[in-house]
Amino acid sequence: MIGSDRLFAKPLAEIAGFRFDHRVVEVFPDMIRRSVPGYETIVAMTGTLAERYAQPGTRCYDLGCSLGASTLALRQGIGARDCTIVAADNAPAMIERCRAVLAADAGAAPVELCAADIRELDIADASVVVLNFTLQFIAPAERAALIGRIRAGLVPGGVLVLSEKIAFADAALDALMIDLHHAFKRAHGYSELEIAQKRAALEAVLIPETLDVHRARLRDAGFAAADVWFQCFNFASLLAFA
Ligand code: GEK
Repeated sequence: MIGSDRLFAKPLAEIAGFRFDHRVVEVFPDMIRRSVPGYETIVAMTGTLAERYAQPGTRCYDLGCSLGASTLALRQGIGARDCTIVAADNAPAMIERCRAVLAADAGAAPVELCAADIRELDIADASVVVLNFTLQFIAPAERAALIGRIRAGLVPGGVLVLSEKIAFADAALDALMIDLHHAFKRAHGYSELEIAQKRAALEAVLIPETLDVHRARLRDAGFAAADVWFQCFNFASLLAFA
């Protein structure tokens, strides 16, 4: 059963770092839809991108798959092509529920669901790699190594879809975008208390970077071209081409 997100609705004496546990799994689709501007568009377009870039005889990766929303979009985009999807997440509660979600889907492409840390996952023969709101949870010092392994695992013509919460170098613009994001959350029914407590829980866990930092890292990893295809306030998605 999927519920509505009230996890931060009551005052909490102490705010622990955000964890992807069973309580989060119960409300996850509602939480991410009401918290991430553009989430539904980005997931749907992940399918459109897979339709264009998935190559027969290769793999498509969904790294940090949560409950498999992007995995299902990939599956739909791939259609009847001979592609295997590798979906990975290191939260056991997410994997458990994702397994049920995938079992209920009639898509053709086989899905290997991995309870794995994506920093250690083998990435090879990939035509499409999706990082939808996952890199932001990896320690910044470890991000270049992961992006490098993704680049090395992509076949010619392959693509990385990288969606992130972003920061802005200009302090006033950064504050404005955070404020607009909070307005989005208020418009989706979150109270000031919920917004403040969730922000505190994510502070040390989700570390956004500027688009310039992302572009430079992708370039340094050997991607031939990379740029933004979607942005709403401080949430953006980039495409990076092998
Ligand atoms: C979607 N992509 O619905 N290894 C594997 N998984 C990880 C790691 C790691 N090192 N770190 C975090 N995760 C999904 C949404 S949610 C985004 C992705 C959000 C996982 C974590 O367990 C969680 O399931 C996911 O990354 C991030 O399209 O909650 O804002």
